Amino acid sequence: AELERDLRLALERDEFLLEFQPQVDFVAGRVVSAEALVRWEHPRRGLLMPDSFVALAEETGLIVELGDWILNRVCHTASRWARSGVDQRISINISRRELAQPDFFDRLNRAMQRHATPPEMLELELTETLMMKLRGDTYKALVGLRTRGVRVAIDDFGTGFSNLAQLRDLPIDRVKIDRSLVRDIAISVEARTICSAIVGLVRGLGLAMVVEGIESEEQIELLRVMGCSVFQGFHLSRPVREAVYLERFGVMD
Ligand code: G
Ligand code: G
Ligand code: MN
Ligand code: NA
Repeated sequence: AELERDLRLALERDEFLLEFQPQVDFVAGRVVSAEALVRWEHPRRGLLMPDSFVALAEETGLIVELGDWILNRVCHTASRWARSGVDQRISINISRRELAQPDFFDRLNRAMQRHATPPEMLELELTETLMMKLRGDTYKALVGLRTRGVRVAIDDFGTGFSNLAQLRDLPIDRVKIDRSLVRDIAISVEARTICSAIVGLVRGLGLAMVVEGIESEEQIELLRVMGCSVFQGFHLSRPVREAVYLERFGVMD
């Protein structure tokens, strides 16, 4: 209850912030995009991670306002990056509740317009379970966004026991291989087998991918042999605030 009251005040008090985690393309030899991750700088509890407040925001409906704040902050940031020659997309996590809002796509469009954000600068991440049960109108809206250049990714792929045949028909540009599939590949043959099968499936469908949760060099080496080239994880960088991100990864080209 206390946290709920604080959450209501947090937007007014401007206590949310974004961190960015790089996605590195080892073939291109550069950082290609950043995942935006929300945090809450709580006045007494310190920096809170989304696991401790996104569910509450969803239950209370505050996710709509918080989601709007995130969309605007990302669109603003992406617009600035584009203008200063930082050639990297920004990915935004979209929750089920956010996507269920009838005006979600209007809100996104408004944020893009307000900040004059080039659509090519954005990527939406929807979880596998969410993707597998898209409503017709959501499906169409995603197709429309992709036509304009916004990319769509499946997040947490490999955790949802999906109907894999459906993967072919989804309006997506790339797949994010979930970190649970990668965690043990350096120490377990079984883990390696499963990971390699999933990677093979995604590649066979001609979809681009990023592997998340990279915590060691060995994982990268094994995944490169499997044909993966884009990686995200603590081994490459923890999520960091924008100023730090730009200093470390914001090389202009
Ligand atoms: O950054 P961290 O590992 O703590 O994120 C935990 C979870 O919170 C992840 O599943 C992530 O997708 C989710 N998350 C992080 N940032 C956002 C956001 O801006 N919006 C939504 N809806 N979820 C987010
Ligand atoms: O569900 P989603 O994929 O959006 O979750 C992203 C979250 O994963 C981020 O909050 C980030 O902090 C976390 N994360 C990023 N890299 C790693 C990693 O290498 N290991 C672990 N355990 N978590 C990671
Ligand atoms: Mn994500
Ligand atoms: Na994920």
